[in-house]
Amino acid sequence: MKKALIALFAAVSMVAAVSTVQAADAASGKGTVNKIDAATATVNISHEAIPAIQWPAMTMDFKVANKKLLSGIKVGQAITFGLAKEAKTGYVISHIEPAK
Ligand SMILES: [Cu+2]
Repeated sequence: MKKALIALFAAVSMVAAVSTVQAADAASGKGTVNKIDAATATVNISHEAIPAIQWPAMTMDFKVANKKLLSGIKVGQAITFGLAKEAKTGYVISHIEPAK
């Protein structure tokens, strides 16, 4: 149990270290994956409302900050995700993982 917690903490720390390269997450959301397109680094999600950025619930395509983020998810899966705001492209997914 303790080892697992330490491993989890190490993993979270690494993610935090990597994500400091980009701006801090502007918001986080919950949704369901409809489509994954690795070629364009895009994922289509039906997401719940995201009050932090005044978005209603909707279905839309998101760009992911890194194609590797797509390897951890599947079509039909319930997920949680973070959004970072990029100057040129607007909101991109900074992290995405199966909902717990
Ligand atoms: Cu949306």
